[in-house]
Amino acid sequence: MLMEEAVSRGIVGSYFKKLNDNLSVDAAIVGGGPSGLVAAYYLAKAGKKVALFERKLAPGGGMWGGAMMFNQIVVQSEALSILDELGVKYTLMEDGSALADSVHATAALIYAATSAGATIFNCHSVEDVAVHGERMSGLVINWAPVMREKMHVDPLVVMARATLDGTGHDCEVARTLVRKNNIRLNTPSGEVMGERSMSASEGETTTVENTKEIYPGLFVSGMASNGVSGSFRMGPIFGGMLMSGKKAAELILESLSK
Ligand code: 48F
Repeated sequence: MLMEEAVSRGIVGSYFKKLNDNLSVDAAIVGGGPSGLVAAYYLAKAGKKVALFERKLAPGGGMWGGAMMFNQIVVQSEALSILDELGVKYTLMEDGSALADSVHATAALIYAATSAGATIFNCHSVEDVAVHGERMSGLVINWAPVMREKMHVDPLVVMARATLDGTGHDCEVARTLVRKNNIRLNTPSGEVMGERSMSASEGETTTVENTKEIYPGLFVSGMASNGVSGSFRMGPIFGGMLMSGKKAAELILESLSK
């Protein structure tokens, strides 16, 4: 067999095995931002089958760019143990917060999640959800370029015992679930309330508090948790995102054990 054919056979065969192995998972994560990646790491570390779907070519969400493309991030002291566990290098500021290179930190999160056993499907967009009875049961996925080009191509479905909406500011999964199914969420208004403006300290606290199961089978993390509950944004501070991802993994593990 010529090299060209062997390469193509290797890629096609192993890719479809990977997809086939992940058509039914313990936990499906939508969005490869910091909270989704941290959740993927802790869930995979606990031995669960985890698939993460990210519409962009590179997972990492809003963490690569630091603040206004100054590629440094700040992580509060409460979240330093997560940085240590995931192998992120940092220096300390006077108040005990960490400063890290955003490219190094984002790459470390991706490496930690995949090394722990999570499978990342990049260039995959989640366009809808599957619902059975009063429970969210899976994700409707399509190629991101198909969605971008608005091509009329039907999707595939991945079944999941638990799903995490880690889609950031847009809270896309929660929005789709509410828009199409006439249901109420476990948020103060029962709906997706939309995030408020910048209030860093409060936003950091509430992003962890708002990390919860908002509908049977659907959890939220990161900015999506503040987005659904009408809380504040916080800018280039990432401790809340990391702690939210860890909390989401713990809640999902508890729910999977029932
Ligand atoms: O926004 P994002 O980084 O998520 P996060 O974990 O972190 C937020 C911070 O980056 C930052 C912040 C920190 O203080 O406020 O914004 O909440 O990443 C969300 C990811 O989800 C992907 C999107 O491309 C991004 O990489 N995403 C969004 N919708 C979909 C999606 C979708 N429908 N299907 C697949 N991926």
